Amino acid sequence: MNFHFFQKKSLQALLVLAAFSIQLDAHDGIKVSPRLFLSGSYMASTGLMRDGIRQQGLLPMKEPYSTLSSFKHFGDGGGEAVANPAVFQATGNDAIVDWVMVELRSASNMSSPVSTHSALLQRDGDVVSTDGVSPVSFKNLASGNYHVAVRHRNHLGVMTAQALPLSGTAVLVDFTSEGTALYGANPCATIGGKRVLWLGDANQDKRFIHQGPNNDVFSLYSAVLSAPANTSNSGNYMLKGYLMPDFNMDGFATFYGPNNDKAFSFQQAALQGNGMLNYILTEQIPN
Ligand SMILES: [Ca+2]
Ligand SMILES: [Ca+2]
Ligand SMILES: [Ca+2]
Repeated sequence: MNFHFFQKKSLQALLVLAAFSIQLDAHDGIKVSPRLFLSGSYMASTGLMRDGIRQQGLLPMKEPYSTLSSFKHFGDGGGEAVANPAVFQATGNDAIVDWVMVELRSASNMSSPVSTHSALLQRDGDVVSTDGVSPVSFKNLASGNYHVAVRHRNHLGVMTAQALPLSGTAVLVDFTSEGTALYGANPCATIGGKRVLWLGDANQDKRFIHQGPNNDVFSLYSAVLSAPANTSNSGNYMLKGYLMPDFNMDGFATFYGPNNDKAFSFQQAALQGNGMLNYILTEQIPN
């Protein structure tokens, strides 16, 4: 072994060691297991959410939030996709309801997320990774205290009031429990002792408005009336699709008829506003 060879080998070993220590220095990542219910799809009788969108074959393989102007990804989030079609074939309690967006915010700066990841929501409320079962993983974040928020494309999102200690060992953040302190005033509804997110933000302005300026029912009405296949402009038309005005998440936007989406909006407005249908609900997450 000549000197140069030895030197070269030592250098290689040093480089490997350096790379290894960088690896050790790198963050161990964060895993989190949120649990939440969406009021539009929640059925108190079973304690599960309906998975009509999945049953109609309408769930997109790639997360929708990157394409929505009212949602913004942070950190290494965005573009999450389901690689295995079998994930959307699971039935029962763990069947997939829809995509959600999970946000982590630092304890010192609540105003904007450190990182976001799109994830999948199961019928029993578990929020999981794109494999349909694992906790949501933020590989590039260090352990620490974070506020956890979950947003949905047509429900009003929620955020923990406290920054919670998170690490590489998954922590359950149960937004369905009244025991979890939430940020803001009147952040969500409660049905049968379970917390559920407010439904009905069809126009994605982070507010629910049934009646009055910028109301969400208008978005529902226009979507149904202007659907290309609805040649007679009928209010009874059932518009099938992955749609923002599908408040009850059965795979159809409907204005009249059985289980119509307008009725879901009306009921929420009437209950919250004590009959005042122009009552406004605003998402309780800092902007
Ligand atoms: Ca589950
Ligand atoms: Ca709205
Ligand atoms: Ca519907």
